[in-house]
Amino acid sequence: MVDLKKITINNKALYLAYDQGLEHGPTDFNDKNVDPLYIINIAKKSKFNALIFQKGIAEKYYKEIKKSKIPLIIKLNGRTNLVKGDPISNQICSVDQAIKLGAVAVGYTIYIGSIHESEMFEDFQKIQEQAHKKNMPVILWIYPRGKFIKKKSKKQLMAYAARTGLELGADIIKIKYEGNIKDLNWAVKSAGKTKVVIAGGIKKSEKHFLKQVKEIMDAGCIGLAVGRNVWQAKDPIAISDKIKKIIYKESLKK
Ligand code: FBP
Repeated sequence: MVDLKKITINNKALYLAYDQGLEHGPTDFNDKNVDPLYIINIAKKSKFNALIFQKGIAEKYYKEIKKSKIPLIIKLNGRTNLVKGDPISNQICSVDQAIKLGAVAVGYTIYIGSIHESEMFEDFQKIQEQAHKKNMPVILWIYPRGKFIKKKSKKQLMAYAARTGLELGADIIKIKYEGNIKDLNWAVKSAGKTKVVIAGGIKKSEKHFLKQVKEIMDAGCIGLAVGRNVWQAKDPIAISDKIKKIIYKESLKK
């Protein structure tokens, strides 16, 4: 088993995700959060368990990331949202390059249900083996997408995504929470020994988001990999503190 210590505390995790510039374009940003330094500073002040960047930001802001002492997770694939139809996300950074850039773990996205899923499986299999040879954890963003998933229930899809993560050898999977705690608990069970973190999604009210964080933890997840709900907040440090209280308090109970 790969050691998750560098990116967890008491088996719990809070990651700051900032790959949206590629996935969605700068449309998610304002004058402050368009600057990667703003994000590094939030992670540093709020002591996130890791920062998630693509290769380009990891390279250009290498010094600042290193100085922050926040562990780095590099996403190894990515896509823009300009191409329509069944999605594919190809590899754009190697495991070796991620290591050179200081990453302690790597991330990869697979869209299960897409007509291109087998190509992403193939890439993932290689990076999973390369990373594990170096004792590096692999985090799999696993999102059901494409025309074939339409008739399946949210419960089925969330659990299928989770189980696929276990079957493919991910150490942690990142899935989306569809709002039903029992369904999420079934997905966590389906993931077996693979740990589960949840994506933040579009910006919600603080009250709504924190309620979700509580449900996520009650369902058995180890935490969140959140972006917009933190760095789009008026006070990112204050919301991060509130999220951390829920995540780590739960960890003291178990
Ligand atoms: P957010 O917390 O901002 O939703 O970020 C989570 C994340 O998984 C990012 O890492 C990624 O860029 C984005 O969501 C992808 O979202 P989608 O595929 O739904 O557009």
